[in-house]
Order: sequence, then structure tokens, then C-alpha cells
Amino acid sequence: MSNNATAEWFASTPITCAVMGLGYVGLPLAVTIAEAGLDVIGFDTSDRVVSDLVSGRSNTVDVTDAQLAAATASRLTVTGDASDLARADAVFICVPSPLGSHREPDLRYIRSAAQILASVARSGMFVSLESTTYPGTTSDVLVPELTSKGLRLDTDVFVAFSPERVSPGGEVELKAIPKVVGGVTEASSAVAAAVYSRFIDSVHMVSSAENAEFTKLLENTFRAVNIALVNELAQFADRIGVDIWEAIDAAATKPFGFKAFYPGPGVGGHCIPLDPQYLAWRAREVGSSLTFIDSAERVNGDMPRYVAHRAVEILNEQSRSVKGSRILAVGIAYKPNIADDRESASVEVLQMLRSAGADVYVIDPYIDDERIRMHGFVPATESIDNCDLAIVLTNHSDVDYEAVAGVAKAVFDTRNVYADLGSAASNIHVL
Ligand code: SAJ
Repeated sequence: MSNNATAEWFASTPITCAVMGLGYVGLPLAVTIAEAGLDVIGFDTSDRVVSDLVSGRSNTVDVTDAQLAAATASRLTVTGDASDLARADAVFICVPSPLGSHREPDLRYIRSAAQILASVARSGMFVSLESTTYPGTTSDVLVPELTSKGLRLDTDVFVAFSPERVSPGGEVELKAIPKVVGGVTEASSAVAAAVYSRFIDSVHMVSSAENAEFTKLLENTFRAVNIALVNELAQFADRIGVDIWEAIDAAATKPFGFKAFYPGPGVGGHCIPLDPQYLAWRAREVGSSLTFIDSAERVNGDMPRYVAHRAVEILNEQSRSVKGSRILAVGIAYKPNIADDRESASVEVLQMLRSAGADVYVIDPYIDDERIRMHGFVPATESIDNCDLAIVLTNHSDVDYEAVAGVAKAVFDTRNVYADLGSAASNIHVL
């Protein structure tokens, strides 16, 4: 079949899709495909993930149980049986891509998924890698695995990279988020565009898989570097008595050439702290150095210490040592209004204060008491009062901040929530 005919086939045939990896990236993708009216096989190697999903329990904030139930009642089949993947015409790999202990890319999950798929792949299959990784992974790692059993690139199998753009807890539905796509060849690019256009409103093609891999890292490195910029300027502004939050809001009135980022206790989650390191690793591979990434990691990584130091200063102003102080903390999730404390800077801050002898009580409506205790903190109860310091680390929406200020002698607001509330509380210190 000619390249155009192949792309046309993928554009017009009721293709069967498969998603490998049903986490916060793969499950929303599988549901989006099902909602577009295409049959989709959701595959995961974890028995628990499969059994939870088969039982109708979603594992991500971006897919409700009702959406999951509707998808599995129609087009989505959840399975742990790799042989089911043989039925797919288009396969999307959405597995973890963590960093190793030396901040190097750990491709074990990508390799494993590629090997599983290679064992069942057949002629006419399209494969897209969505896991964040360094430029070159798709061509140098995925393609060789897929063709290792004799399948030929662009004859039997078409391969591309398309970065996941899930915004955990975000407002925009997945189908409405433009999708960057880059094939390992022109023929694969044409097939990739045809497939993604079946369920994503807008597809933006780039010239190669490497470019698509690079695009993702550029997006999140941009974020990490700009967060580091305001974190560093916040420390300087405090030294010279300038309100950084007021300056950022003022700068944001400029309708062009500025995007607001805000200081905080550090950078958590599984994207922003990690993604720039794929570029940094690849740069070291070719003898380059990316100074902004290194600087951003240093500045952002030092914020928990800076925030803990500021908290100690505020206690000192009350002639109160940290040891034995009662600290009420709001928010250990890594960002507002989601139940995720992975890589959370809040936890780092509070563990420093606890190590210095503070009694740390935590309010976080999104993190259960068992997990709060697991971190070594005490879940705050309604009756808590007479605190030496309240510290706002994650600005969840549904917290009574006035009540928090009312039970503490001083408040350290690292997210500027009280200014946003127009609070009358007088004992507020800001980052
Ligand atoms: N943070 C700041 N200041 C800011 C923005 C964020 O300190 O101005 C901190 C947050 O508190 C958090 C960390 O950085 O600890 C990461 O926050 P994030 O808003 O970047 O959220 P993530 O980690 O969930 O990032 C994901 C990314 N999405 C993808 O990679 C597909 C990111 O590109 C999105 O911009 C972000 O979601 C989003 O906007 O929801």
C-alpha cells in the first residue's frame, strides 16, 4: 500500500487502538479514544491497576468513575493480557520514564513495553511513544525493539513520538489540547497525523520524532527555569523590602512579552523537577552544558531550605525556638487541589522543621491522614489551636485560611493566599 493509501486507511477505517500503561497519562488517553467512537484496548502490567479499572474505580483525577464506566461499557476493554494487543492497529505507549539515582534516564519501562509489543506486533501497526524522554529514544530504542522480530519500518510498522500534555487537575479536556506529533520517517508522520486526528481536535506535526521529544522538554524546562527565576528574585526582593507578588501582578498587566510565574517553597510533581534533566543528561552525552537547567535545579532545589529558614526567623521574632514549637501547615500536595504529594517541596520543608524539633500538624483536604502520618506529621484536627506558626505551603482552594490565621501567633504565607483573599489578618509574613 502506498504511504498516502496507508495514511488514508488509518484516517478512514474504524481502527482498533491500544494504550499501554493506564496511569494519569494513559487512562485519560484511552477514555478520550473511546469517547471518539474507536475501540480501544487498555493494557497494564499491574494486576491492581487492571482490577481497579475493571471494577470501575478510576486512578486519576482527570477521569471520573462515571467516565470510566461509560467507556468500559462501550469501546474500552481493560486487560492485563498482552496477547490482546495483537488486535490493535494503533498502539500508544504511556509508561513511566523516571530518572535513575544519578539523574540519568531510566528506560526500563519503555524497553519493557516495546518488548511486550514486539512479541505481538504485526504488519500494519502504528506505534506512538508518549512517555517523556530524551531526544533520540524513539528512533534509537523503540524502533530497534519493534523491528527486532523482522517487522520492517514503514512497511509493517509506523512509529512516532507525541508528548503527553496531561495537566493533572487541569480544566482543558485532553481532546482539546493541541497534540505535537513527529514520526521517525515521513511515512510514519503521515500515519501519525491520520491516527491522532481521529480523536484530538488539533494535531501539530513536527519534522521528526527527535523534534517532538525535544518540544516536550522545552515546554517544561521553560517552566522550571522561570519558576526558578521568580524564586531567586523573591529572595532578593525580601532582602530589599520589595513585595515580589505585587511586582509580578504589575508585570502581568503587560499584554505581551511576559508570563507570570510565582515563587513557592519549591517545585514538586513528576514533570517539572524531572523533565529538564533529560535535556541536561543528553547535553552531557554530547559534551554540552545547559547552564540554565543546572541553575534552575539549584535554585528550585534550595527553596525548601530557604522557606524553612524563614520560618525559623519568624519563630525567633517571637523569641520562640523551633524545638517544641507547634506548627500548623496547610498543604503537602505538590500543587493545589490535587491528591498528589510526590516530590512535594512542602514535605521537605516540614521534615526540616520537624527534624529541628517542631511539632508539625497538617491540614490537607486532598491527602489522607495515614499518608500525613507516613511523612511523620500529625493530621490537624478541628480543635487545634495555640500554634506558634501557621505555614501555607500549598494553596488549596477549600481551606478556611482565616481560621488558620486565627489559631496561630504568626503566619508564613508562601503562596500569597491572604493577599488574594484581601485578608485583614495582621500576623502575616509572605515569601
Ligand atoms: N510552581 C511554582 N510556581 C509556578 C508554577 C508552579 O512554584 O508559577 C510549582 C508548583 O507548586 C508545583 C510545581 O511547580 O510544585 C509544578 O507545578 P506545575 O503547575 O508545573 O504542575 P505539574 O507538575 O503538574 O505540570 C504539569 C505539566 N504538564 C505536562 O507536562 C503535560 C506542565 O507542563 C503544565 O503546565 C502543568 O501540568 C499545568 O499547567 O497543569
